[in-house]
Amino acid sequence: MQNLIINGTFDSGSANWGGTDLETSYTENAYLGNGSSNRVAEMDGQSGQTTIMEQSFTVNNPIQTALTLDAALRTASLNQAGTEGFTVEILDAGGAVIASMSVLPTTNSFTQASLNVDFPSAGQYTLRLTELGSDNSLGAIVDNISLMVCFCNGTLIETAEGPRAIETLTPGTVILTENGPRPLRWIGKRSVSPAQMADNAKLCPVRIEAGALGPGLPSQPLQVSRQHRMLIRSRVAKRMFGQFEVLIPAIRLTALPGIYVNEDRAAVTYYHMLFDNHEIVFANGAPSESLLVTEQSLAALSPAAQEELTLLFPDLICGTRHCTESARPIPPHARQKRLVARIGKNNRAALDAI
Ligand SMILES: [Ca+2]
Ligand SMILES: [Ca+2]
Ligand SMILES: [Ca+2]
Repeated sequence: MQNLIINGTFDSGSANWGGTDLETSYTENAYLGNGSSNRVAEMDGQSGQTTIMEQSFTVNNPIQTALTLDAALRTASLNQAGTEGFTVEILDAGGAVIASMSVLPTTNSFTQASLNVDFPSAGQYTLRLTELGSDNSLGAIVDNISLMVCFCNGTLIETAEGPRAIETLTPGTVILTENGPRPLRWIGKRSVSPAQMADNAKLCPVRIEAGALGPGLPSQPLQVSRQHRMLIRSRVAKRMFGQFEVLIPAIRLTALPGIYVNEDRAAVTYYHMLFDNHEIVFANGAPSESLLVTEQSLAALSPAAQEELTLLFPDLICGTRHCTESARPIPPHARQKRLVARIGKNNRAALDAI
């Protein structure tokens, strides 16, 4: 996780903030009379000047996240509750407002406000807070301005509405599969802590660097669990299995350049997307499989996820439906190794142009 807002705590006064008539050098106690030496900002500097606080930041990929902040009303402003406050706006590089809210605190203790922000593309954006209410040097107090993004979760999945961060997908979201738009039936996740990885190295993710599968694929580094299967397209596969395209677990691909087990032991969350059929979806542009319900894949889920799936999709779990129909052939282990070794030896892309 990373906070895109620097010095949103005002521990460093006005550092990293721009705008006009900033008031960031006082403590909570100065405004709220609570004895706290925590530094805060007041959204009303001098009488006659409208306070504006701004900070620009860079977003690396389209992502849905939320801006959060703590706001209170200065004790001396309590008689103006509901009018003193500020607006919060997120502007794109062209100055268009992509998200906004008004914050009008009513008490002299902090409450958290939250604004959902859907960044449509990578680029530079600006957060702007503008004073509301009488311009009288009394106003709302703000602190802990935060815009968290998580790079480990930030895998982008192609949906009917364009690429979306996997952690924002919910059952019903229409995903763009190789077969066209398909509604997601279920999405499960399993978070793995650094301590769990230290105990069991098999929980470490496989990292696929940008371009490691083929030109521009994936479009940015992709982290998946070891057994997560990626689509491979190769003449070698055609020769070995009679088909250009097969599914190979990520761990087998670590024999190729730019694909390796990431032993940084940073916390990671694995997602499992379930559709009516086994589908090929696009993760950071790279074709990879949805959850194929087998005894082995079920066992890899958390007990709670297993129980949920069994309740929601009894047909699927009992094996009375298509649970053994995979979207592509899955070669036996020894032949997976052989395939990847030959692709590496021939210096071909794992996703070759056929
Ligand atoms: Ca603070
Ligand atoms: Ca003012
Ligand atoms: Ca005011």
